[in-house]
Amino acid sequence: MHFLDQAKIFLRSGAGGPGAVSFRREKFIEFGGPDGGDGGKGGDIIFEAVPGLNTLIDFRYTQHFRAPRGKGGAGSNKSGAGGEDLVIKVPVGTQVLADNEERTLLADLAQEGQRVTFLKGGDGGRGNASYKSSTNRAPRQHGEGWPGEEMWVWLRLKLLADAGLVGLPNAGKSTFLNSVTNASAKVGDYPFTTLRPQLGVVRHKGREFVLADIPGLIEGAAEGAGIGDRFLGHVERTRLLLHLVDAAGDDPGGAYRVVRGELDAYGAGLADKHEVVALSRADLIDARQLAKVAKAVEKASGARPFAISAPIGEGMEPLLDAIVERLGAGPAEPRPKASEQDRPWSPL
Ligand SMILES: Nc1nc2c(ncn2[C@@H]2O[C@H](COP(=O)(O)OP(=O)(O)OP(=O)(O)O)[C@@H](O)[C@H]2O)c(=O)[nH]1
Ligand SMILES: [Mg+2]
Repeated sequence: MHFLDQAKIFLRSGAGGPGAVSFRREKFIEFGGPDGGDGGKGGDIIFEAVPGLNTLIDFRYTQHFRAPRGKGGAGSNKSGAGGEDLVIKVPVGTQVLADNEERTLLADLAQEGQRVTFLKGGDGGRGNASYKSSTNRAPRQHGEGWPGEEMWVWLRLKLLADAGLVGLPNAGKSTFLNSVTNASAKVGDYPFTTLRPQLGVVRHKGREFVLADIPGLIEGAAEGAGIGDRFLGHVERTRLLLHLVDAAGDDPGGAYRVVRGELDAYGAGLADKHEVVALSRADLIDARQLAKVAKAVEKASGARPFAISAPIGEGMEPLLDAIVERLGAGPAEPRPKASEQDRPWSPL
C-alpha cells in the first residue's frame, strides 16, 4: 500500500570527552605522578518502539537529534561523565532506512518495547595517567576523545486509518482531508475526482489520528455502479466513519440514505461503526435553508449533523472535537477505562 508516513531526520551520537593532563600536587609529595583521568563516552542514539504513537508527525517538527558529548576527564584520576544516551521514541512498526537510492533497511522496530542502539557515542580520550610507563613517568600525552557518528536517515511507517470519510461524489471529502491534514488530495467539481484512497494525519488539541479519503459512493455501488465499492476495504478497519453530506445538494436526506444503504450492502461491519455526520459546503446556502437541511438529515440519521465549510475553516473545531472524543483515548494516549477511573476503591 502507498499509505506511508515518512520523515527524514538527522542523527548524531555524542563525541567522547577529552582525557585530562594533570599531575598530582600535594603538600609534602614532590613530583607527584600523572593523574589525568579519561574522558567520558559520548551518548548513543537509540531507537525505541513505544505504544501510543501511531504516526510520525512529531518528526516533521523535530528533525535533528544529537546526543551529548562525554565530559572531559579531570585530575585525581577522575574519569569524565558519559554523555546521556538519546532515546528516540517511534511508533511500533517504524522502519529506519538509509538515505540512499535503494533506501536500505537499517533497523526494523516491529515489537513494542524493542530498542536498537543505532549510533554509538565516541569513546572518551585517555587521560595522561594512562600513558605513564617506565620510560615516561611524566607524560603530557592525552587523547582528544573519539568523534560521534552522524547520518541522515528516513523513518517510514505504514499507516492504518482511524477514521474514514464517506459520502456521495462531490460531497467535499477531499477538500476536508486537505484542510485538516497536510495531504494534497485532488479536488474537482466533478464526480469521482478521487480514484485512489489517500491518508492524512490530523492533529487536534494534542491528539492525532489518521483520516482516510476514499472515492464517492453512488446508488448501486455495491452492484458496480460508478467505480463500485471495493475501495470501502480501506475503511474496514477504521473505528469511525465521517459521513459528509452536501448541504447544498438537491436532497441531503436522500443522499444520506443512499450512502447508508451502500454501507449496509457492503457489509463487513461498516454499517455498525460509529458515525459522525456533517453537512459540508454549508457556506453555499443561507441560515434558513441550512436549518431545514439539518432537520432533514437529522431525521434520516437520528443525530444532529455538524455544519461545516472546510475551505474557510467554518464549523471545523466542534466537528474535530467530536471525532477525537468518539475515537476515544485510542492508541494515542491509552488511559484507564472510565469505569476503572471513577469508581472509588472498594473491596467488593
Ligand atoms: N463553496 C464550497 N465548495 C466546496 C466546499 N467543499 C468542497 N467544495 C467544492 O466542491 C467540489 C467537490 O469537492 P471534493 O473535495 O473534490 O469532493 P469529493 O467528495 O472528494 O469528491 P469525489 O472525490 O469526486 O468523491 C470542489 O469543486 C470543491 O472545491 C465548501 O465547503 N464550500
Ligand atoms: Mg475526492
